[in-house]
Amino acid sequence: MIKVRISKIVALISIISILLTLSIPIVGTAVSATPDSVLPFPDYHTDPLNGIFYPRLGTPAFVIYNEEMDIYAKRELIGSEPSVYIRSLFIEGYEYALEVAATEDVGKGVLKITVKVPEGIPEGLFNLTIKSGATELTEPNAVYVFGQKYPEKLNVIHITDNHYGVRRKAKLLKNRELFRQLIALVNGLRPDIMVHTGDLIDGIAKADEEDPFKSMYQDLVRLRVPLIVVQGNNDNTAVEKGSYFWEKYFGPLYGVVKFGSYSFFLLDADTGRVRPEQISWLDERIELYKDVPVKVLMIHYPYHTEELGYFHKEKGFVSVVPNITNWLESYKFSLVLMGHWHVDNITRPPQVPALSIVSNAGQYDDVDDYGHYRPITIWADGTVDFINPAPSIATLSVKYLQRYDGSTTGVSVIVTNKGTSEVNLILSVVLSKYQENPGIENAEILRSYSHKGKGIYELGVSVSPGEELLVKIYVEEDTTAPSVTVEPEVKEETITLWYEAFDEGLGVRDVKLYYSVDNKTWTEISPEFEAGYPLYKFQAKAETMYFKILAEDVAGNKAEFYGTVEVPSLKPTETPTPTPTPTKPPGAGVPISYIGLAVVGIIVVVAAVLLKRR
Ligand SMILES: [Ca+2]
Repeated sequence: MIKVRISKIVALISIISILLTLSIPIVGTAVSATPDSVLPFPDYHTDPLNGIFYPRLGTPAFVIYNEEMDIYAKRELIGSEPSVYIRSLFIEGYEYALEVAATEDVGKGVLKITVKVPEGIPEGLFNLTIKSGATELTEPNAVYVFGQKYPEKLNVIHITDNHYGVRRKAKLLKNRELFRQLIALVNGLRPDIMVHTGDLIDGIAKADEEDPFKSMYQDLVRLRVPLIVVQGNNDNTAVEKGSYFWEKYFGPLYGVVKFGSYSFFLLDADTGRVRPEQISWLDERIELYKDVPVKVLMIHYPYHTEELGYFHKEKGFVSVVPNITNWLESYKFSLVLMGHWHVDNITRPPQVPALSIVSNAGQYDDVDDYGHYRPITIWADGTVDFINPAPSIATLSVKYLQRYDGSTTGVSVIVTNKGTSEVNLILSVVLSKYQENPGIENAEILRSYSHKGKGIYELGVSVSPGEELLVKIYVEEDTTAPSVTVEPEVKEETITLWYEAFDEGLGVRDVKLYYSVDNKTWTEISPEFEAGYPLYKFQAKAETMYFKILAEDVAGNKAEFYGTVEVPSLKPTETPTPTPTPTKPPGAGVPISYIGLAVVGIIVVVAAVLLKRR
C-alpha cells in the first residue's frame, strides 16, 4: 500500500513539474491576484482529488442550454488551452463538448473556466472533464443538464446521518450496507436531486483514517442522481484531526449551489462551532442571490434548538443562531433541512421563520428504525410538499447481489415492496460485455448501449404491493461457483468468522457457516445480530478448531471452503505443534475444481493472521 501511494505521489509530482518546466502560459485574460469575492466556495485546505474545486460531486452545477457555467480548477494542473467535456456512460452519445468562452486566473492558484452549454445535449447527470495537453481532470457526477429550461418543481430526496464506516465493526458495516441500499433506491426512484445533511461518515479515530471517505466516494460515484451535501459533526472528526478528506473527496466545507429559481446554501455546523467568517461569507452570497425565489438552507445541527456559535476573547460565547434566523426571515427562505437528531421533526412558522425539517437517520438505530429517506417536492414559487414520517428501506428496498460496475457478466437485484401501492423503479447496471438482447427476468430494458465493449443498461421494474422480485440480467450463463475470503478473529475462546463472498456471474444468494472440533462433525453457526449485522461466532473447545463455509450463487452453483483456527489460550504446552492441513471430509461429493484454490487461500489468510498476532 505504501509503495503504491509513494509511486502515485511521485507520478503526480513529475506531471506537475513537467507542466511547470514547459511553463505554458495560461490562456485568456490574466486578472491575476484579484480574488473574486463571490466565488461559490470558500478556500480549500487541501487539493480536491481530481483537481477541480467547483462544481463537485457534492456541489454540482445545474445547467440549461446556452447558459454559461463557471468551472474552477487547480491552475497549475492546466498547462495549455483547456477543453471541457461532459460525459456519461448512461447517455447514448457518451461525450459532449462544452464551448470554452473565457479563462481567468482568479488568484490563490485557481483558474476559472467559463463554458457555454450547447443545445441538444440530452437531459441527465454527467461527469465533468477538463483536458489540457496530456492532462485530463474528471470530477464525477458534477454537472446536471436540464435541457431548454429549469423545472417548475424539484423532486428531492433528503437523506441524513448514515454514519458509514469500513472498519470491522458490526454497526459500521451495517450502516455501509444500508447506505448502498439507499443509493440503489434513490437511483431507482430517480428524483431530480439527493440532498444530504451530514454524518455521511461515522467519526474516525485517527488522522490518517481515509478509507471510509474513499469508499464512500466510490459508492457516491454510483449515484445516477446529483447530490448536494454538507458535512456533519462526525464527518468533522477528520477536520479536527487536521485531515480534509471531505474537501478531497466530496466538496467544499460550505458553499452555495444556485440555478434557475433555486438556491441551496450549505452551512458547515462543525461540532456546533460556527466562525463569524463563515457567517459573513454566507451573508454575502445570500444577499447576492436575494432575488432567487427559492432559498434552502442545509445544516447538520437543528439551528432552532442547538447552540451554534464561537468563543470570543472578551465576549465569551457568541451565538450565530440570530444570524441564521435573520436570514430565514429577511430573505424569506422556503425551507431548512437538517439532521443530527435521528428522528423526524417538523417545525413550521410562526414558531420558526421558515419550514424546518429534521429527517430521521439513514443509519441503523434499532430493529425497526433504520434506512430512512424523505421525498420532498420544492416548487419554483417556494411551496414545499413532503412525506412525513420519513419512509424507510424496511418498506421499499433495492438490494444488488452483485457489483454492477462492469466487472461481471450478470447482475441480480432483490426488489421488495411492503408498501400499499405499486412502485416503478429504474435500475442501472453495467456488465462486462454488451448484448442487445441479454437474458433478463422480472424487468424490461429501457435503454442499453455498448461502451468500449461494456454493456450499459437501465432496467424498468414494476413491483406490486407485498411483492418481492428477483431481477436478473446476464450476457452469459452463470456456471461459476462463488468464492469466499475469511478472516477468523480469536478473542480468548470466542472465534468470529469475518467473511466476504464474491461471484463471477449473477451474485451470491446464500452463505452458511459451520464449525467443528474434529473436522468430521459440523455444527451450523446461527448469526448473532449486532446493530442489525450478522456476526458468525462460535466457542472454541480445542486448540485447533475447524470451520466450513457453503456459498451458493443465484444460478444455484455451490462451493465449499474449509479452514482452521489456532486458539492460543487452549494450547496445552508451550511447545508449538504443527497446524494440521484442513481437509475435506470424505464422501461429501463436491467437485474438486472449485475447492482447491479456496482452501489454499484460506490457509494463507489464517497463517497471515496467526503471524500478525505474534
Ligand atoms: Ca456465479
